[in-house]
Amino acid sequence: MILTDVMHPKSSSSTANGAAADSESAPARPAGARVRVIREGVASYLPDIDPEETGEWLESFDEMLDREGPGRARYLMLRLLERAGERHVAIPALTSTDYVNTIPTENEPWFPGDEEVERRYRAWIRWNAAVMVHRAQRPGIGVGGHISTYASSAAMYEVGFNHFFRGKDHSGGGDQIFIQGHASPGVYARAYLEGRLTEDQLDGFRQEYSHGGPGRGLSSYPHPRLMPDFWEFPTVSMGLGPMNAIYQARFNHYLHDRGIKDTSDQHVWAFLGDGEMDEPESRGLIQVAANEALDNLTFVINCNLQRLDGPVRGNGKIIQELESFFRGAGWNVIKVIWGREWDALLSADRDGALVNLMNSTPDGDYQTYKANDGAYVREHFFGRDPRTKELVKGLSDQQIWNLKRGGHDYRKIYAAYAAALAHQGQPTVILAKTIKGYGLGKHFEARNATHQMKKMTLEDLKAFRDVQRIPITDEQLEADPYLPPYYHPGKDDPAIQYMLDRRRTLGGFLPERRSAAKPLQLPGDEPYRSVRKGSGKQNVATTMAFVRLMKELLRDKEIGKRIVPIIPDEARTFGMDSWFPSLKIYNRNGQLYTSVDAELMLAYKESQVGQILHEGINEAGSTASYTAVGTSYATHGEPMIPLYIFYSMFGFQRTGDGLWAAADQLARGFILGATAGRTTLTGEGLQHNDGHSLLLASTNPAFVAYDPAFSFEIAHIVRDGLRRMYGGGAPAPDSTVLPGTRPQMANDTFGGENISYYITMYNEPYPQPAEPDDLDIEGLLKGIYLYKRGGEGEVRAQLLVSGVTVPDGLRAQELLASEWGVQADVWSVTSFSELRKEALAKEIAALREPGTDPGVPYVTQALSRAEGPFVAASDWLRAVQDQIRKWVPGDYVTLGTDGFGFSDTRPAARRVFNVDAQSIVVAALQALARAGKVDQAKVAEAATRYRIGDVDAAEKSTNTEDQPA
Ligand SMILES: Cc1ncc(C[n+]2csc(CCOP(=O)(O)OP(=O)(O)O)c2C)c(N)n1
Ligand SMILES: [Mg+2]
Repeated sequence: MILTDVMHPKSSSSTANGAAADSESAPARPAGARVRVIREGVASYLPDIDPEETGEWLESFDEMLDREGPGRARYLMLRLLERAGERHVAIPALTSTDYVNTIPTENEPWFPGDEEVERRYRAWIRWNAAVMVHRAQRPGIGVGGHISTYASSAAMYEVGFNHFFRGKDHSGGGDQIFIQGHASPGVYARAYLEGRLTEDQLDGFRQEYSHGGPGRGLSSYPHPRLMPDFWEFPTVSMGLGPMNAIYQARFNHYLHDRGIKDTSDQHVWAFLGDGEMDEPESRGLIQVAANEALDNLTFVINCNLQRLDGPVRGNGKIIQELESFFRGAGWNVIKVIWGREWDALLSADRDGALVNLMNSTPDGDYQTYKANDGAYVREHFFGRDPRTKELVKGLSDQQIWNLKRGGHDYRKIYAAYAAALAHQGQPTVILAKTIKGYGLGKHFEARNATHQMKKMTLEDLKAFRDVQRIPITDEQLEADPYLPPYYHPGKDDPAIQYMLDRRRTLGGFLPERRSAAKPLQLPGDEPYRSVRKGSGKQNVATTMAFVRLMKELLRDKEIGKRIVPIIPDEARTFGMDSWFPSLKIYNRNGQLYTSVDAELMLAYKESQVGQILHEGINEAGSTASYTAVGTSYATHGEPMIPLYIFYSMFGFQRTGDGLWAAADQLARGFILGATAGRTTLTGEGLQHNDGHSLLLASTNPAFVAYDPAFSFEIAHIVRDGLRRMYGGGAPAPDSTVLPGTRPQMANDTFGGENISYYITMYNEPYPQPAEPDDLDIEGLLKGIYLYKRGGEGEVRAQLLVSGVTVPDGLRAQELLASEWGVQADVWSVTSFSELRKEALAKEIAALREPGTDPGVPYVTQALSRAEGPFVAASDWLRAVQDQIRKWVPGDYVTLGTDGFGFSDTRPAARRVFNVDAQSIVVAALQALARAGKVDQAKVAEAATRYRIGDVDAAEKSTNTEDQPA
């Protein structure tokens, strides 16, 4: 027996010497010599302690190879590797396996459902999904949709819905399902059969506002914001689903480990496209799931080998590539490539010829086979090797055509899902091979154009109806080819009853979104007291003031434990390292090493019950983390308060799309753009200096952006943010859409507003003043208030400054008074964008109801009693200040930091951009001169005196206190 010879080479008749004489064999090496073992490019150096024995093994191998051929040799090698693994011999893992199913047929579990019944209504869902999209193309509507994506993944969803995905009423709390965006038609079609959606609603697909009144139409893709009772997770921007699913699964553990909620019986499923896996975001964080051992997470990648334009990997094999990639990262990989029809062929494939063909056929060819027929497959696939040709000799062309792909085989999928759930210690990815446009007939299946095809010809419809066995007649289809009928057998139909029963057993319908938490009991004045007092003479940056405030809030009994700091490796920059030992950094594995700074007060402390989510240098993952934490009030019914603090430049600019999805998902929380400003980050330069994130933030309608100057401003902003987001109350009307059209949730006990706060914070230290006694809190929160009135005088100007520029405004106020006889009032503009929003809301209201008086915009009201001109300056580009131009009652001049940042001292940078105190003075004098209130000559005199065109004339920096990273 060859196997015996290999396993027990010493009993073999061949000798080590013989092997050594063979030029094909490795020569014997002296004891202790190192053998270079290379497999899959992994090299290790091992000493050979028994060269004689090694020789015998090699000789046995050679002999077997000569006698039995490479197929057998390959088998034995793999079998040996398998045995080594079984016996716990540590060897580097192979990252790829043959192009066959990972789960052998004999290991497939018993299928508990009634496959025939499930097949029946799966066909109805397929039909209704396609018909819904087709009908959305009717004349006068023509809003499109996708048919082929769901057609390829129907079986994968249905196995899940019928047997795995648990609804919100399940005792474990239910699963979280990320549905591939373009598969939404299938999900609607199922909801229709379930009685959750009406036929009329299906006809409102993609007509979210115009069809049948607000909230009756169906959103194109999974958009919780547009269908807040239905969709939970937005996915359609490719690559965000994978990241968000990973961080959702990690957050589930976090909640559990911190004792906030038992999530041990909740699973996260993410359905993804194979084309989608080319997004860096799709693959870029899979190591997080492996490192965190997220066995509560399963990716199901629908490998239909196609994306929008054509094949994903025409020349290669996407399934094999993804297998290596995921396994290399530490995932459990389950390939579901072939349907049960192949089982017999594979077991008859004694010499591995079929597997060899499977291994060596590129995806582009697999796609072409499925766009042809059985005869084509016989000739071009099986015909490539006489042994495989022989293998299918007894099969008709039709039988060959019926050899299905694994992703369409119910039982294979069931087996994969069951294995994924049973697997411990690793996340699982299921790579399921399918056909894009499956079941839709020749014009759709595996065609390059299939993704974009939105309607079917009459012939397509008839053929599709036949294949799916839908009881609809030719006459019905011919009656109006734009409106083929939906099919629903009525809720008493046994198949529908079965379907509903499955969902009842599994804990209710899915997808479903709830917002059933109770509003939080928010703290009173106490935590805010100290930051409102200011810092006296001490120089304190607003970032520090914020950290200080948080320290107080973290002590609060009710909300303290719900605050979740999310930090992408900048805690030290922002002075949050003091939180490490007290709050600790969450790590599922705790801390398995001795921290180098263990002896220090501020030791780096990881813990299984840590409160901080320290995400490493990973803004994309932090954004996903923010999304999971900020939607916990809905997803888990446990309101959590994310504080995601980042380098402001690497927030909206880098991960704007993730934040957009967070907004879609109705995330709430605080995002803190630290080290903000174009000129404050001395020494960092062009890539770091942020003068525009406030503008970017203003493009996201869910974000309320503030640019506070002082710690007491921060106190009021944070307090109001907590009230609006976590304190209950009615949602504010959405002025961006027609009144009354905003979709509302049927059951929303949590209340409050679906917004996030973006607060910019600086690292420039200056004394934080105490809160003025007569502080205009309303103005502060609305976006502008008078901070410091100028003295009495004839000639007046208004300085509108924000954030770190407020101290410059105050200095300009002094200079104007002392050197030019001009009295200036200084306004702190906490939010140009909020002022703009409010004014726009009034304008749009006036447009919609001509003749009614919507009132004067707040900013106009606030400034109406002030005597212009108005000069606005900030550390942000002018477009930020220009947001309110239209409503400023008088001459309005803006100064800003347009252009790339650079590294220099702060005074130098401010001079270069002309946003320093002296530049503000000159701008004010110039505006006054225009109004005839100041002599033109004074303007030139001031410009000359301050040399505002000369960077060398800028003040010298006195700052030595802060060092950004
Ligand atoms: C970030 C992003 N880029 C582009 C698109 C446009 N788009 C939508 S679907 C699609 C192809 C999807 O292919 P695949 O992921 O393989 O899914 P399939 O439909 O084949 O299941 C593309 C390019 C998108 N939705 N998101
Ligand atoms: Mg695809």
